[in-house]
Amino acid sequence: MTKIALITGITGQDGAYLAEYLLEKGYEVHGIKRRASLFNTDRVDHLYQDPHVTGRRFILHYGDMTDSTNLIRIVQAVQPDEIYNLAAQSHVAVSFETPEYTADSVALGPLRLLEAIRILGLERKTRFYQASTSEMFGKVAETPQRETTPFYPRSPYGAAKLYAYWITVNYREAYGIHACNGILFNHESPIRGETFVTRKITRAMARISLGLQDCLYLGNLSAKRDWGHARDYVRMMWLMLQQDEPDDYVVATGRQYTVRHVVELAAEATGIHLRWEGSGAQEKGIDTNTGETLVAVDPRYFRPTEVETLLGDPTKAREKLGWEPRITLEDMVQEMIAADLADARRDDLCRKEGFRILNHHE
Ligand code: NDP
Ligand code: GDR
Repeated sequence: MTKIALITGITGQDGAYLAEYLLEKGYEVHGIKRRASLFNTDRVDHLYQDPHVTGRRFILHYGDMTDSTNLIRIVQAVQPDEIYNLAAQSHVAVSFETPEYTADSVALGPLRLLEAIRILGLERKTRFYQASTSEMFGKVAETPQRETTPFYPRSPYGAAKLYAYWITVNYREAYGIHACNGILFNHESPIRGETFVTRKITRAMARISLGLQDCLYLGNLSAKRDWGHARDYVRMMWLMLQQDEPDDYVVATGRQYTVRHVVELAAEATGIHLRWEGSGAQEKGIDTNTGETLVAVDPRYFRPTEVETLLGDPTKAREKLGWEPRITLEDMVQEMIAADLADARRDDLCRKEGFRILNHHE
């Protein structure tokens, strides 16, 4: 029997990797995409199947996490064996600007899906994965953070995800739904959103190395994160839902670096060597060859409350599910730089041939 999965947030980084992974495993994959005025399916266009052919295994539905009528209808039509709830306003800094919408989509969205499972009587059939986050640890109570570490979120996003975490636990305990929280630490890839710090860095370093951009402006260079690769992490999402007993797991590499270190790795991958001068808002990364300032701090990117340090302990995932990350930060940055250099070379060619490229990314 072909298994059926429903992925919310399928147009995002993790949704795209997970859809690929499940299709390879023979699943029929349904995804929810939002209506937008421009195409927003770039990350999954290679998976598209013509609706006129029979035996399609990749099907998209219009929907939104803020519309429970729509979610109930989709769950009813799809009758999924597994729901992966990845949809979210996922940017921490943006959550300070749009706190109410963030709470609606991030906290109430999963509640709506869990209620859909109940309303439709699918408690015994449909397994549920919730995309929980290391941001729930926020101001950390212990290092490294594990499943038992107390939570202390530091943003509207983190607070909303905390509600989603607990409502997932509650529906598991109250109604016997096979519902799991993956507490994932930061994970990146060449298709990471361009305003998250790793991708912002690799994209900018690629463009700087080709003369398309002068300087990269960042916020807190000393923030420390445990960065893994999205391709490794979606494997864990699937593994969690294959277990007899639902449970919650930390997914992390167990290694931690500063934002500054990622800048250095990305610069070196493009042949640039940096030295650092100054501190705090005055800190600068200077090209050792030319003496030019290539990296500067812009306090605009500081957050009202910051999560200074996160480091995960993936022991439970390793011991119970046999999961280990395979891709190192160094290899991931190389892969991201290679992809961003290819994009930058295309832009450079257009520029040289007389087309104007609008640089609308920050
Ligand atoms: P992205 O920001 O790349 O993708 C988010 C997805 O959610 C997109 O498909 C987006 O659609 C969709 N979405 C946003 N708002 C709504 C809405 N109101 N209704 C329906 N869909 C919506 O995130 P990632 O892939 O990086 O992350 C996936 C999940 O995992 C998120 O929940 C995130 O919070 C969580 N997470 C991520 C981590 C990471 O390091 N990447 C770590 C821990 C947790 P559109 O394309 O139209 O914008
Ligand atoms: P994060 O990721 O907030 O951890 O959330 P992000 O890459 O945005 O920030 C990581 C750290 O880098 C610092 N930083 C900057 N961040 C951004 N975006 N832009 C900058 O210019 C910049 N300069 C420094 C940040 O202050 C922070 O300390 C991500 C998201 O994917 C969430 O959805 C997910 O839950 C968590 O990871 C785990």
